[in-house]
Amino acid sequence: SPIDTAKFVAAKRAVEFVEDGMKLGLGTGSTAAWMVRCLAERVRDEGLKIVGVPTSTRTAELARSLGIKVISLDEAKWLDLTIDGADEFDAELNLIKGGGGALLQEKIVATASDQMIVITDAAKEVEHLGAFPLPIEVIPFGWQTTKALVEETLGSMDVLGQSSTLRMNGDVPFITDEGNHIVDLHLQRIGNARQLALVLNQVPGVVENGLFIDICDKVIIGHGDGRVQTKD
Ligand code: DER
Repeated sequence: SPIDTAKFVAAKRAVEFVEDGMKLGLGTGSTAAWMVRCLAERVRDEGLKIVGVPTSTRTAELARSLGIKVISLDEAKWLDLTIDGADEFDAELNLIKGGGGALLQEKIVATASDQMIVITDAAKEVEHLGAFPLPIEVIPFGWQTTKALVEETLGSMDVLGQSSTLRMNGDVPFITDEGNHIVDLHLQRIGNARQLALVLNQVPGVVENGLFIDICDKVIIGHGDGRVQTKD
């Protein structure tokens, strides 16, 4: 399908930036899965020597199944490059991530990298962040109170909407790799993403939010006709 072509060509282009000996952060999501596959092909065909730090158990399993050497972030200590997807990106390359529920490990890994390259299809490019619900990770203890406190805090933020929903996995709450909940914030439009990212993490019980501010260095945009654009 055109959307798969778009994700594939973006992923393939990103993998061209990978050099022998690199320690890589491996993102999560459908676009990142294409990246893992393209990376595994270079390992197999060229003998590329790299190690990968996954941002979710599902990425770890995919990478291992394709012959990529997987290590922990603590073993790697620091990474040369993280390649990951995004749900939205704006002109400043600020992102909303977390559609796949892996935002906590994704943000830790991306921050512990010299460079972050984001791979997307064109639909992710927005003028203002916020149309995509902003995921936050919340510990299970008192999560309903935390959720209510977050909504109250949003009342004084530069956002259009302030409702939130607990992310479900079928008829039970979605549980992250760390055993936490995800609450999605329906903000419609975020006026000041930098300020919102700081304020959200001050609410007791909120572990992390899906706003990636000043973390992404380059966005590679794939198109259904095979074209690839780069923004940095
Ligand atoms: O959960 C995430 O942060 C993913 O990277 C998400 O933002 C992009 O997933 P997709 O490539 O399947 O659209």
